[in-house]
Amino acid sequence: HPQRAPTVGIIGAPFSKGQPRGGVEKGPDLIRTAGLLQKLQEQGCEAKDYGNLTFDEFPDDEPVGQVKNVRAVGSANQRLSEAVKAVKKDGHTTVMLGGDHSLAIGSIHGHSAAVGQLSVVWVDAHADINTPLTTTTGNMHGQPVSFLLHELQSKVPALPNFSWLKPCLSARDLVYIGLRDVDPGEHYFLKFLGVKVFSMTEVDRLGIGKVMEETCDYLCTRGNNPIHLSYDVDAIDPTVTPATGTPVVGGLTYRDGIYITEQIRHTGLLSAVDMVEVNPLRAQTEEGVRSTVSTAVDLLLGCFGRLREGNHPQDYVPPEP
Ligand code: 5AB
Ligand code: MN
Ligand code: MN
Ligand code: MN
Repeated sequence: HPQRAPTVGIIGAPFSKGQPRGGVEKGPDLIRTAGLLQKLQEQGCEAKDYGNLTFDEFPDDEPVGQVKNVRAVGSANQRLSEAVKAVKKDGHTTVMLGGDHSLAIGSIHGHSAAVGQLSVVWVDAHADINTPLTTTTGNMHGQPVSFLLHELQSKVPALPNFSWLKPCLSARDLVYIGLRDVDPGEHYFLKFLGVKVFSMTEVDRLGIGKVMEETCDYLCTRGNNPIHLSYDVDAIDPTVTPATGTPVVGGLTYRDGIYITEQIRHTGLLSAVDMVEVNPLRAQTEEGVRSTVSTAVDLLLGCFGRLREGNHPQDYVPPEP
């Protein structure tokens, strides 16, 4: 495909209540400070920063069953959904900078509200498909997919501040890459629904080249819907991205991670990206924070046309002597 320069609309979502560890709300500003906007522009990508969302506080957000911070998470995602929908309607490819992965609820919902049926590529060590009943931690960042899937609605109870949310994703339109820490209830749902999963075992067996070929073929048979890429930085091996709340050994290499973005970009269908779970307070060293943030930036640059073979602007003319 000849690729038109996409215009990128960046939304910061400094939200951490989908999990218990402080620091993940610093993700958006850290990724900006590492030069995301300027680097996108340098590679010929028009980018507009919509700034950070602000979220309401819920001082009496008592657990509902096991689940923590339900009202805050519901409210934040409603706001994010409206923001993503508006930026999509403005004609941009959205980039949602998290924040924790519970934000995928609003990001995917708002994306779908703007463009209709989506394909979702979920790159993560975790499946994030627990329901409020299967969760063992009560953390909502381990549950967003269950709220979005049509097929799981009978399994998800009504919760305060979630009445705005209508499921908008079919299990057949979801592909996972990088899984290596899946809870029993999650494994049951993935099998029961027949979700397309490339766990780290498949990455080892096939190599990332074949995994992405199969992913793109699969999305093609599903009808070339706009793609929502939901990228949890913990998909990458914690030697590279240690600054994250729930690191798991044995992850994707930096190169695997970048290759995923290049191939998704190459489909010409990329319509929204989440980059979540960067938490500077979780790394042992400053270098760990730097490596995590710069990897997040590089993954985003890969989504928007950076090629490792090199890039040149269309109007480039070499100097004459
Ligand atoms: B992340 C766990 N499955 O439900 C749970 O980082 C971990 O967004 C979830 O992928 C990890 O709490 C959520 C044990
Ligand atoms: Mn994860
Ligand atoms: Mn996740
Ligand atoms: Mn995590």
